[in-house]
Amino acid sequence: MIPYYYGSIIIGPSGVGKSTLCKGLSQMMQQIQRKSIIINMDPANEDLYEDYLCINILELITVEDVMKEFKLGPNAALLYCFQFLLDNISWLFDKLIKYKDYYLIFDFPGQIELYLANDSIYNLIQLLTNKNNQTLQISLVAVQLFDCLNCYQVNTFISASLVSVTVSANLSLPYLAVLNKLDLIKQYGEMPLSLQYYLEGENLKYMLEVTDQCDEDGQKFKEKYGQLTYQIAQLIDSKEVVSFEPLFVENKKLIMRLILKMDKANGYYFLENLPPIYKSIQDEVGEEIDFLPTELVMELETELFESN
Ligand SMILES: Nc1nc2c(ncn2[C@@H]2O[C@H](COP(=O)(O)OP(=O)(O)O)[C@@H](O)[C@H]2O)c(=O)[nH]1
Ligand SMILES: [Mg+2]
Repeated sequence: MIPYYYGSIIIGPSGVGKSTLCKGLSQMMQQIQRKSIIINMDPANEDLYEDYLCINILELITVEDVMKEFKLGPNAALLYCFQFLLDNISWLFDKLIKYKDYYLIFDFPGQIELYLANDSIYNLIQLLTNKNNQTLQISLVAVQLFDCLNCYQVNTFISASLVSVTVSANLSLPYLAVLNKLDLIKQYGEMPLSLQYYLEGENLKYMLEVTDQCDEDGQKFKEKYGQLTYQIAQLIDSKEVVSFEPLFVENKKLIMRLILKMDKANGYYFLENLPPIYKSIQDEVGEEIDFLPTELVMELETELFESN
């Protein structure tokens, strides 16, 4: 029988916390007696993942070497690396095959162009999830991280929502958007609207209606960019709800919630014969995963705002 794997690809801009989350997921998996392995897919990522089981694309190719050898800039070198990986995908499959029954945590590169203006990542995902692959089969969910700093300005939050809609449409995978580093609210101060509003993302237009955001020159955002932004917000609102999962790496409960959401999205959650520890977590919180419980948001608000 062809071995079947479950996994997540973690995406988002550089510095948003992808590698940290990969490690956090791996630790949590260990706590619930699930085996997992991190696969670094960013040929420019110098993180060593010390103490973590890891397959590293740097063993195959690095952006640095390609830049030197072909005298390319970093972006062109990255594209070269991806094409090389696509041409040599058996390198990755040969490594993965040794980790039967492991959960696969892919740490992906941050450059947004790779997801929007180029088909490298799309092609890679097609190869990874190819149903005709006779070596192994993988069921994936994409998890895109956004910095909670995006919530403080109308334009940045609407951009983040737009990126989320576009990337999710481009990847053709089950998809989750995450608002990460929420612990930083303690430093940034309270957000203009409630945390629940940003997480549920049900009515982007509302944000524009109530904002008093001004430019550096004192001009009101609403007057200067209101029309265009309103149209964009309306378009997103009409498409689908862009909701975000709350997260910060220190909060184990939120990491567990994310794991269950990922499992529901890629199908692991519905397997028979799951380990007893996992079954008991399912019984305890499984139903809450499909929505954002008000108590959870209130608990978070207390934790994040009251220590200000
Ligand atoms: N405050 C805070 N910092 C975080 C969190 N997650 C990651 N970081 C920090 O953000 C920086 C970038 O994280 P990293 O995982 O390397 O980001 P990547 O470039 O997306 O892989 C590091 O200094 C991390 O310690 C978080 O949840 N909260
Ligand atoms: Mg990283």
